[in-house]
Amino acid sequence: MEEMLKTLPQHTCSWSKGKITFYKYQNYWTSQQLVVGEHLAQQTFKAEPTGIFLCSSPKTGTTWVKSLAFAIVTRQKFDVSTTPLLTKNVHECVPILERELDIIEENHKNSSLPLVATHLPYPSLPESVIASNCKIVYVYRNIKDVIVSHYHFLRKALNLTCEDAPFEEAFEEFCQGISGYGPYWDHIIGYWKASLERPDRILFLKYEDLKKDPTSNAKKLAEFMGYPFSAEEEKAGVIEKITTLCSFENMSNLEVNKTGSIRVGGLENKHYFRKAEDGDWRTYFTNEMKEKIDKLIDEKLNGTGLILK
Ligand code: PAP
Repeated sequence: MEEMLKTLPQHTCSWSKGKITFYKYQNYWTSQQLVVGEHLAQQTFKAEPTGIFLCSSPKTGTTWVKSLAFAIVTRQKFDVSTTPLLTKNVHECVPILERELDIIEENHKNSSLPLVATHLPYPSLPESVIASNCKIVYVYRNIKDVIVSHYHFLRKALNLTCEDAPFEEAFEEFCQGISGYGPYWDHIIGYWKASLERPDRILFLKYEDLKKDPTSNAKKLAEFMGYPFSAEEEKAGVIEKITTLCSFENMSNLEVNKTGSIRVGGLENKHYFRKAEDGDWRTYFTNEMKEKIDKLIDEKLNGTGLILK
């Protein structure tokens, strides 16, 4: 593994004061630790046909979709007053493919939870995920808010102030495709192409749509995963109870998410909750930046019908 790592292209982000080095593995940039986890998953992971994969590029709505999916899938076992989401950060509830193979295998063995989360690009998913015909949920988000969210998440995780870490430099690197599992547009296009071939197996959700209408999107998610809400549940307001439980306002104010930290990776839970605003990019982008990224994304997504602006 060490020999393989040495052969990969590397990039140390100037804006991070040398604290972040990305490795380019199978056309995407990520950390050394995650390359190792990804490689292991590709070599050893055996997907079950009942598995449901929650896939995303970082900072696009992963925490939110994981919370909704977990609350939906486990609602016979827990209600909104007993759910583990109240006492554990959701990243401890839904295991991550490139980090927690042992927990995923245990969950499958006990049939306790079909959910698996991953940031891996579609072409890098273990072959068994595609071969087993698992269901895949893919969430994506307007690129400008992703750039801002990605910058602040890494900056805070590294204890850098905004003065220490120039946003303009982070922006330029993102535009060059250098970001967690970047290029961001290629990540989306990979899943989008796959969804054309397997429309019944891949559900696309957009962060901004979820914000506009959480109820219909939660309903769509539940149906797609094979856990539809019954007419009685709808009448009893179960969908709204779940969307309220998983809302940013509720989740970000839970004690565990204000003070706890994640078992794997040790990151503080509060870093997963920042502003959750649609359009926060306006605070950070100059006109030139806006024009540059809009032009870039128009070129990259031309013909897909996907809107990331
Ligand atoms: P991850 O890929 O590292 O898990 P992810 O959850 O995808 O991160 O993205 C974090 C973003 O989602 C943050 O956005 P912001 O930086 O623009 O504020 C975070 O605030 C937002 N977020 C987290 N939980 C929720 C939620 N329940 N509802 C809406 N947005 C959320």
